[in-house]
Amino acid sequence: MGHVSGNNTGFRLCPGWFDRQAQESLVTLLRKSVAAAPFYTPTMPRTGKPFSVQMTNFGPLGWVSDQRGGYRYQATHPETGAPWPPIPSPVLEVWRRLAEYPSPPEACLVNYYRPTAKMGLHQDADEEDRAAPVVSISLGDTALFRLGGTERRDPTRSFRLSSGDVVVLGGAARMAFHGIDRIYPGTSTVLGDWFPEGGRLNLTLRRVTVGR
Ligand code: MD3
Ligand code: FE
Repeated sequence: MGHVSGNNTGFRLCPGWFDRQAQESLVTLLRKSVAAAPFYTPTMPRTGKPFSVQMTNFGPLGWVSDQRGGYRYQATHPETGAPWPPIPSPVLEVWRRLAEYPSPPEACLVNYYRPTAKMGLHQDADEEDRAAPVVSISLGDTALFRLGGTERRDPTRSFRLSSGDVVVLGGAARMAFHGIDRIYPGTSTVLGDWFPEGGRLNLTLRRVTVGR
């Protein structure tokens, strides 16, 4: 478990948090939950340009984006209208062990990256509770992750995130710019039964409202 100080205070990478067997059982569990809340393609506020990443959520609140409503959290799936499924227990367990935060997460955003997908440099600023960390779980193909500072112009560092890795973003890193520059195709087989083309799943656990 590495710690990066200075510009990236509060960034903690836990490589191999889930071993292969734990990754496989987690993928099986996620596949069942995603059957109840299918992946959809969000669109950008105003322009309506589709994201290259597909998304769904678990938990009482989910992060969504579309042309008319912009970025927001809501309790229901934008296409099915159903409440999001619960956050799976092994995922909540990661929060309990690593978040060092008393309230449970309210949102688990699930991102699926096809091998050509990426996510531009951005801040996660739609949560009211900025004291809570964001906890991220990576499954499937390795990704090149970029982490900057709290200003867009700040210098950035790049890290590879591999299947089974967990990242905790707290403190100053909570409001750092970050993104996914690329996926390395064919670097994991763990999603193979679900996604024949491979790709990557990322789960981010977030506290949205200030806790009660
Ligand atoms: C740094 N997801 O969903 S996870 C996102 O791999 C998002 O899918 C990326 O950025 C992914 O918003 C990166 C690691 C991560 C998550 C949240 C952060 C890094 C972060 C919040 C603040 C700073
Ligand atoms: Fe983000």
